[in-house]
Amino acid sequence: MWRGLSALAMRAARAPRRLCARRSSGAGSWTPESTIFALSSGQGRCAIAVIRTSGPASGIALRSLTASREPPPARSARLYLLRHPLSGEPLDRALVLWFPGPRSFTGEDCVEFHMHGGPAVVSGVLQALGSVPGLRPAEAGEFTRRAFAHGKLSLTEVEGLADLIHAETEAQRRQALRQLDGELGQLCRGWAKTLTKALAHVEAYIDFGEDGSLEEDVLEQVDRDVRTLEATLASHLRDARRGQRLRSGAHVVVTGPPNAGKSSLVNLLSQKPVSIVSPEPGTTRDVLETPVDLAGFPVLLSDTAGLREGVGVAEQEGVRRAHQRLEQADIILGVLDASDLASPSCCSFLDNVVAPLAAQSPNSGRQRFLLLLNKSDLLPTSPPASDTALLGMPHLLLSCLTGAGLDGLLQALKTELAAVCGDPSTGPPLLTRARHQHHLQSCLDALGHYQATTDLALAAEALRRARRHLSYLTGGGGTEEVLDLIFRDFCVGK
Ligand SMILES: Nc1nc2c(ncn2[C@@H]2O[C@H](COP(=O)(O)OP(=O)(O)OP(=O)(O)O)[C@@H](O)[C@H]2O)c(=O)[nH]1
Ligand SMILES: [Mg+2]
Repeated sequence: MWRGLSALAMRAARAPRRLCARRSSGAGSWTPESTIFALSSGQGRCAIAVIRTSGPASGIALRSLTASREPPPARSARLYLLRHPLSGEPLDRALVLWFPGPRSFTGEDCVEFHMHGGPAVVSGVLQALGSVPGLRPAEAGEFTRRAFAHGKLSLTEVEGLADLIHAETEAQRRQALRQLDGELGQLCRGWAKTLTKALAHVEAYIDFGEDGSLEEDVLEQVDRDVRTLEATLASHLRDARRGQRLRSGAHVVVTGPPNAGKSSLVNLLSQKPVSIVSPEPGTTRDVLETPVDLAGFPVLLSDTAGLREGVGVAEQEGVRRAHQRLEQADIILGVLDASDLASPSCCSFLDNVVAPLAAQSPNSGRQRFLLLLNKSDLLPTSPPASDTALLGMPHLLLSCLTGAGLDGLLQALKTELAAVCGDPSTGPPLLTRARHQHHLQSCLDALGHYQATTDLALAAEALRRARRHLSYLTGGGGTEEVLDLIFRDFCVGK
């Protein structure tokens, strides 16, 4: 390669650097001199509570409460009697950890007090810290914001941490942990590197293309690299819905004719009495929604009105809402009464709902569908319907009354959920937020402009824009409003 190219690569690589002393409003209304403290463990009575401090006066706080001249050895626990610095009153015996910056969570000097979790002990230590000059209570998310400002975490890692704190299911935890480990950031940095190289080559061509000192196919190689990158980004964008579902829950909607046992199924899956169950057809009218952990995946489970025509005004409205909710479903659970497959409402459901779903090409995959034949306990011994009656749809036999078939249903649901949410243990890291999707799409748009132009200066500018969006994704040059939004997800003490 032409010898000046590496210098240009370095020039192009001068991406907007992460600020080391970012300041802002909200959780970031701090000055580097301020030292913050907060209860970092949960509120309420508990065996052990953790209070921590961060900032330059952490060492003073430690000395004031422990009356010791020297801090304990860094990053190892020591038992101290904590006293109020003004009154000298004993507060508790506590394990104290000293994390001198920059090798701490925030990058600043930090102290952790692990003490007994009684409310009086906690409030006594918080008051004692408040009396130390230079210390003030932390705002929500301020510890993490300081970690970000000191380059300890990228923005995608911060988001991973917020998700980890809020994770309610196993899949959410796995996904958040991978993001916290920086996998998404690494992926973006890899893409940005490709763009940096492409930009360096285009700039080299602009500067020196005429004098023949460059390899001949330098621009063709850039085109090939950009095209490959476009394909990769497009495939990640296609998967973006999956990451978001994993974060906020997949929509699973239960539908079917009246009295098929839809509400019974919702109650069984959620293990609580979400909906009224009665032998009267048309019991459920509104859409009833409940969050559920299904096979480790977060799910928003909806019960809906039985689909039929010619009923009263209220039920008609319920049926309209049921259809509306079906449109939004990621997975549809169609429930039929196995002992009543020849009824008009059942036939109409098979014709109007099941048939169109069965006709969908397997690859169009907009909505996944499982057909359930409930009330299997009412059947003679062998399954009731031929596949012809069920339009050749695979189906599962179930009894909400006895629980027979539930394991099979959960297994099938797990497969469907892994398909719509993505499996967080394997494959590339997913885009979990609309923000990620926005920047990736903008990057792709910029690459589209690169492809469309024949002007080299404009092509270089398009590459620069594309790279800038990747850097926004991991937090480089992010605006304060975006940061405020992200840090708002945190509680005080994190
Ligand atoms: N034998 C038997 N009865 C069931 C089973 N599942 C539900 N049922 C009964 O079927 C009736 C209707 O159940 P629901 O769960 O209310 O049915 P639904 O589909 O929600 O009915 P609508 O809300 O009116 O559309 C109730 O009497 C249930 O106890 C089952 O597996 N076996
Ligand atoms: Mg119901």
